[in-house]
Amino acid sequence: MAQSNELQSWVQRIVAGDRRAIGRAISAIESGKPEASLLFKLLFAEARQAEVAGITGAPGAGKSTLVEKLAADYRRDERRVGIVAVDPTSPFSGGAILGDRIRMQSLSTDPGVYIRSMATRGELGGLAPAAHDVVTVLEAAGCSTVLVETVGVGQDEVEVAHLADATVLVLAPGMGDDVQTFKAGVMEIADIFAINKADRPGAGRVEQELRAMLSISPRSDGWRPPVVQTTATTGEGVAELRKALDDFRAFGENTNLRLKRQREKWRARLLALLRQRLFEQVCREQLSDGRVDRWVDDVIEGRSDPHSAVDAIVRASTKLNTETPREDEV
Ligand SMILES: Nc1nc2c(ncn2[C@@H]2O[C@H](COP(=O)(O)OP(=O)(O)O)[C@@H](O)[C@H]2O)c(=O)[nH]1
Ligand SMILES: [Mg+2]
Repeated sequence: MAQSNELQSWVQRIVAGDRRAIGRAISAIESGKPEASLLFKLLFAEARQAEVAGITGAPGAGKSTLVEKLAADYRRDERRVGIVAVDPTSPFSGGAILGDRIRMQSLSTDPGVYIRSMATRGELGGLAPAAHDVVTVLEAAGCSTVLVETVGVGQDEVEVAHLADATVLVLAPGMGDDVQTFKAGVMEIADIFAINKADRPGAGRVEQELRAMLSISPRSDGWRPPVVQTTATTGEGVAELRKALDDFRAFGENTNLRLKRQREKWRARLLALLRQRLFEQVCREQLSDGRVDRWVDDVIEGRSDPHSAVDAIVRASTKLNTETPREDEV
């Protein structure tokens, strides 16, 4: 079949690290093109698990600068590195001042580095849903390290924790993100803390507060999250951050943590895909042509209530009803 040959040669070019082929594959998968699903299947079979590190934190904390320096560090080991920036303000996604863009050029002209930026949120909310798939493409393309930069806004941090093998939370002094104000959930997903802008006053105080907080709530898995001071602009502390990532990986391999994380990752991915697929099917089938607004009218005018409306929509969905056994058939 000609089409399948084309797909095969596309996959071969991706595996060889052809940037154009990689870019086209990511675009196809992001936009859910019909050929994407078979392509993804072939790529998944080629993908060798990369070390995926999530770099998250408030805008301006220095994530992109750190990612750039970390990538350079991994490149010294001749590793192919993928960078996924899920951050609208990231220099990687073009939202940079000129100085930043020139800085990033050193990476973007390196054939061993593949950089991809993505929209922050998918249509259905949450971390750009395709980010997981992009990681798979980069793994198929031979990246043994993938760095995922995300802006830390609530739920995204938890989602990046599902995507990454290790999550680095980047803090910086003088940004108003006092350790006290962190939500418990954010603290729990960080495997490593980087206190960036260590060249600025206040870094020591952030570290003290953080260590105090960590000492009162030790993790149940036995990992003690290291706290590393970095100055991303000069690269100081980046080697220590890299070592912390290596140590965490070794810890995960020596305990069952890495395996447990893998299971959590694929479980979350399966459920997210299922949620998306079912929602899209029902919307397409039951809510197109302004039909959703008729339901809204019914609720407003008292003919229905939101729960009953959803019950009726689900009941009417032939997709759901023909493809799932009814309760009495189970
Ligand atoms: N003084 C100082 N500035 C930094 C440091 N790291 C990053 N910056 C600057 O902080 C700004 C935001 O950095 P960026 O990496 O874009 O932050 P992001 O929004 O978290 O990705 C840029 O102007 C950087 O040059 C650092 O360690 N020290
Ligand atoms: Mg950024």
